[in-house]
Amino acid sequence: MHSTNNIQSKKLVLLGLAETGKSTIIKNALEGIITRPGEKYDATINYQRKIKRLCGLEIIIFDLGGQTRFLDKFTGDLSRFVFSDIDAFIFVIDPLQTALYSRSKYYLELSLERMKIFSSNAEIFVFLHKMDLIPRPDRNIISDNLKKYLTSEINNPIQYFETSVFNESIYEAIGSIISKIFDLKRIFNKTLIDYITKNIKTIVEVHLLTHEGIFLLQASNNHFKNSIPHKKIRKYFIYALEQKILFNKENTVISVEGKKNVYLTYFLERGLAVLIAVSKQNLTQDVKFSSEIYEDILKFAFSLNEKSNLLTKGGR
Ligand SMILES: Nc1nc2c(ncn2[C@@H]2O[C@H](COP(=O)(O)OP(=O)(O)OP(=O)(O)O)[C@@H](O)[C@H]2O)c(=O)[nH]1
Ligand SMILES: [Mg+2]
Repeated sequence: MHSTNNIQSKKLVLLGLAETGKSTIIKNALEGIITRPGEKYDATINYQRKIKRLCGLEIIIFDLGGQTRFLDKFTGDLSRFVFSDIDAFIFVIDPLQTALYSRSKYYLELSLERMKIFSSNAEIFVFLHKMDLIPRPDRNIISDNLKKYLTSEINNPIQYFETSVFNESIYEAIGSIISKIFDLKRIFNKTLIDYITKNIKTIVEVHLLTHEGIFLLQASNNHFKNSIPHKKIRKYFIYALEQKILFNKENTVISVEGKKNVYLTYFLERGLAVLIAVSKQNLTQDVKFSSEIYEDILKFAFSLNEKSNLLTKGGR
C-alpha cells in the first residue's frame, strides 16, 4: 500500500507481448473509451504511467510496451523500478497467437521471479484476452490448454480471466481486481446488503459500478431466483450512461425499463455509480411504492457517497 497526502494508492502493472491488447484494456475499462472492432492504436513506446482516481482512491497504472526491446529492459535494467511495490500484476496473452506461447511464458516466468524479489505480496492475474476472436465451441479447450501450459512450472497462485473489450468480461475482470486490492467489500458491502434487506420485496439486485461500467460489487436478493446476467446489466447501464451524457442529467435517477425489471441508475460522486434492478411485479401492485423507492434510492446513494467520502479523507 502506498499513501500520498492521505490518499490510498495502489500500483497496477500490465505486461504482455506486443499487440495483446493492454492499452486497449486500459482505455475501455478505466478511461471510458469504447473501442470499435478493427480499431487500431499506436504501439506503446517504453511505458505509459497513468493515474485513475476512484472514490477517493488512486490507481497508478503502468502500461508497459510489449515489444521485445522494452520487455527485456523492464525485466532487466529497469526491473526494480517496474516490479517494486506492485499490488496487482496483469499478464495479458492472446490465445490465438500459438506461435508466441513460449515467448509469453518466458516473460511471465521472468516477471514472477522479479516480483518474488521486489513485491512478494502482489496479486497475480493472467488475462486470456481477445476471446471474442475464438469461436465459442473452441473457447474452453483453447483456454484450458493455455492455462496448463503457462502454469505447468509455476507455484504462485494465479487467477485467470477470459476477457474481451467487446463484451462485459473486461469490465468484470478489472472490476474484481480493483475491488480486491482496495478491499471495497469491507467498505461498501454492508450498505448494499442493508439496502436490499430493507427493500426485500422490490429490489432484485444492486450493482456498484464505476462511470465506465466496471463491476465492483453486487448484492442479490435471494427472494428472486434467477440472477441477472452481467451482459444485461451492462446493456442497461450503457443506456443510462448515454442518457446522462446526452441530456446532461446530474443527480437524478435514470430509469430504463426491461421486461421484468426497471433498471435505475444513479451516478454517484467520485467516479462511482449504482444500478438497481427493481422488480416490476410489485411496482404495478402499489403505485405508492414507486415514490417511496425513489426516496429510498436517494438515501441509499447518499450513504454510498458518505462511505467514499470517508475514503477521500483517508478515514475508514
Ligand atoms: N478482437 C479484439 N481485438 C482487441 C481486443 N483488445 C484489443 N484488441 C486489438 O488489439 C490491437 C492491439 O491493441 P493494443 O492495446 O495497442 O495492444 P498493446 O498490448 O498495448 O500493444 P503494445 O503497446 O505494442 O504492447 C488493436 O488493434 C486492438 O483493437 C479484444 O478484446 N478483442
Ligand atoms: Mg500498448
